Amino acid sequence: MMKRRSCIALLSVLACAAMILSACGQSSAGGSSNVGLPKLAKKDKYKVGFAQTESNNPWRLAQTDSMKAEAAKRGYELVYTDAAGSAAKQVADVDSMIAQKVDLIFLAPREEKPLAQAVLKAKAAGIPVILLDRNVDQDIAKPGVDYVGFIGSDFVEEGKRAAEWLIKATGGKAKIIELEGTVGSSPANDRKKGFHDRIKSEAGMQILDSQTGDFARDKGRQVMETLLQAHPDVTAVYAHNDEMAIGAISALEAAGKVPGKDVIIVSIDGEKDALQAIIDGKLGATVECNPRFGPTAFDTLEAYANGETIPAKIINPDNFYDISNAAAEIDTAF
Ligand code: GYE
Repeated sequence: MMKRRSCIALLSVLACAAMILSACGQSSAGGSSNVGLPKLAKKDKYKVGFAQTESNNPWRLAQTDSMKAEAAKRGYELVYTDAAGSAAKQVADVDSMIAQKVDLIFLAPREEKPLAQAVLKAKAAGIPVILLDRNVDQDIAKPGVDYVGFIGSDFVEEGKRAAEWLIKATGGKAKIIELEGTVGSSPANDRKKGFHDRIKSEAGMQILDSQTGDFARDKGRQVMETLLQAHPDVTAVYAHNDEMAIGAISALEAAGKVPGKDVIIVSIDGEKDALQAIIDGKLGATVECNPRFGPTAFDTLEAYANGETIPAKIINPDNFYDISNAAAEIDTAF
């Protein structure tokens, strides 16, 4: 009798343990970090949103082409919007995607704070969001909780690589003008950080001035024109993207300086015009920022629908271009 009772007790302990274990198993299969995220049902075809930030440069056009091509390849419907450089419009674009009941939103957030709110709205409406290329404020919205994850480059690393090259190219002695990207955007914040962290220990690397050129060619040219008047002793430019570097090259030439000789320039993106500028001896180097998101973006969507745990960050591999490889790579650049 005693024996049977202890046997029953043991069995119920085991049953309890099995229940606990299977509960643990379920949550990890669904992704322990995916708790609270809107689910994505498995379907053959999806209707997905892609909220682009602007279309004023080759990088953006290459990203949009890659997303559209991949959606077409998989037979998905793509609801595409272009915020034309306005964070407020991009927030409204996300609202309209929510109203159209898309299955998932790919968002390239123009600025970290305003678009973090758009992520929360999509979550509240039960629509999962995958961030592309720029991040949102992590104090407001978190990966695995408010959005599925981020796909893009390591911008701090890009800034660091640009600094490494410039230190070598100038023998560790430069008076630098920094042209920053869009204020409040994650690539501008992080590319600044990576560059500054790396030059900190180099006594000869001096920043004369830093100002935003909003990631745009003409703005870069205008800002460089003004900064040149204040700092005619400049010997180097660090631009957060190629478009601003190309604008700076025009400003330098207009002021009678020889880019590549009087002033050494380094930037980020790896667009075709930048590789041509390297071949022409005007731009020193550019750290690639890969804009071809389509395949990874849609693979991530499908992995999420399959219940896989998506990493907080999926980092795109980036190339590097200088005079040693620009001519060989220009045909495949965007
Ligand atoms: O470098 C720039 C674009 O967010 C990584 O935005 C992207 C940046 C890219 O406008 O050219």
